[in-house]
Amino acid sequence: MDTPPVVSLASLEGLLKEKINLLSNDFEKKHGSLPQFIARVPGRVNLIGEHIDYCGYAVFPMAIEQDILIAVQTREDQQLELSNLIPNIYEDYSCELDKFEIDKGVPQWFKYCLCGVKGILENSSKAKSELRGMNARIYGLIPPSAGLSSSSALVCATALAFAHVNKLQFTKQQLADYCARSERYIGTEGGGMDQAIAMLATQGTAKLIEFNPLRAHDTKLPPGAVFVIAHSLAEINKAASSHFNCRVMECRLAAKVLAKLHGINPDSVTRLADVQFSLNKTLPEMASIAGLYLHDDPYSKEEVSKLLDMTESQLENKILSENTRDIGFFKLRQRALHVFQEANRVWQFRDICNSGSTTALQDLGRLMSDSHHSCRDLYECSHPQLDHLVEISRNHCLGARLTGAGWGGCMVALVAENGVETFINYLKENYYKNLPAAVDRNLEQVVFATQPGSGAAIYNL
Ligand code: ADP
Ligand code: NG1
Ligand code: MG
Repeated sequence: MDTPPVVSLASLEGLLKEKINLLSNDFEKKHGSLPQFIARVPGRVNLIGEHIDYCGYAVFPMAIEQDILIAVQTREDQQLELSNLIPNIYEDYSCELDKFEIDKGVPQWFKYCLCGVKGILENSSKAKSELRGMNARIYGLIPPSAGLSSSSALVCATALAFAHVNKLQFTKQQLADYCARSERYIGTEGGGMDQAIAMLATQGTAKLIEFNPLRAHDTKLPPGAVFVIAHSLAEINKAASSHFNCRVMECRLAAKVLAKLHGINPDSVTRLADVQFSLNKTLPEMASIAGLYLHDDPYSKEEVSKLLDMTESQLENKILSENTRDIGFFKLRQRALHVFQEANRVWQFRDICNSGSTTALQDLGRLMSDSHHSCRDLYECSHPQLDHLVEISRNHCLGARLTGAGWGGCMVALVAENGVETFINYLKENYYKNLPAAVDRNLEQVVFATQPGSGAAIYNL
């Protein structure tokens, strides 16, 4: 059974060992004894394939070194005691296993932990009464709300910790699937990329991840390729606004409308990939179809309802999510075009990685820049600061794009190995130096080079 590895701390060295020691000592101060184990889950950077996982399309992420660590001690009772190494931002929280609810109000930090616990509770082979609680202290070094998936790392790490406390064994795929579903309790209708790479990542390779069923394919990056991450320092919590879900719904509506216009029952379709599958067309053909059949002007709720033979109230209650019911207009053509073209770029990216071509770095860079322009113009999920960062990077790297959901957060840039230091210094001088949000920030945590890291694991003390 391919379960997350359980590793002895004695075999560790370097930065991870230092972080674990720091957290263990801090845990001891709080709880009076050392933790039994540490659960670790990395953040991720998505290299290409943005906002297409929830449409059923393959994505191309890799795990990063920055992670969420949770120090854990099993309790005799059913209490969950959650605390954080940064208590002034993230206040302590406690509840009983069978008594918590995750409402879709303010997405406080502990709700992400509860999502993880709930994912395991829903899939446990043991009765709830047999399960035990835990003391869990969190130490997170993934810049939050920056598109590097701190939310899913927190959900996955808590799920992994809670499963381990209760001696419940799940495969990496099962954990990724349970966590992808349970993170939706926070309110965002994500597609599963973040939880998949968190669980399935392996050191040294990026992964092409396909969904339904979940599959991860190792893909070696061309020699000399380094990805630099730079935070625009505009932050956005995805569950605190309706931006993210609005895009998910626009894609869902585009899928249903395209289906209807082709004589397919819209009820049988939720994702744009379902329509492609039914029509048996290539991705470029699907982009042409979207361009031809959908109009540029936003669709009103009234128009969409009529097209789908339903009332507006049926549309609100049967198709839209809680926080998108009040949205009046939907851009279907632009969103569908982005999705089909971006999905195609993912396969092109994979082919270039496998080609051994001498122009591989330049070709990958071009795809990344195209992806950014599509996110900015067709998907409208960028942010002026992020666009500025990408724009000033253009002539100093091989290609750059926003990564993660967007509306702020990080850029990922492809840089040749021998140019990394120069590029990072260039950004420090030309982006961060005069940025008020960068004052008092440790720039090493804001702009850094990264290599494909490993996935979720348990470290026994
Ligand atoms: P992203 O996944 O892109 O980082 P999200 O908006 O999805 O951004 O999730 C960010 C939220 O995750 C934060 O607002 C916070 O509630 C939670 N979070 C992230 N890191 C930590 C941490 N170290 N400790 C507690 N909560 C965290
Ligand atoms: P971030 O930026 O990490 O919150 C979100 C979604 C992904 C994916 C990307 C966009 C969640 C948990 N994550 O990521 O599934 O859709 O945006 O490509 O919803
Ligand atoms: Mg997130």
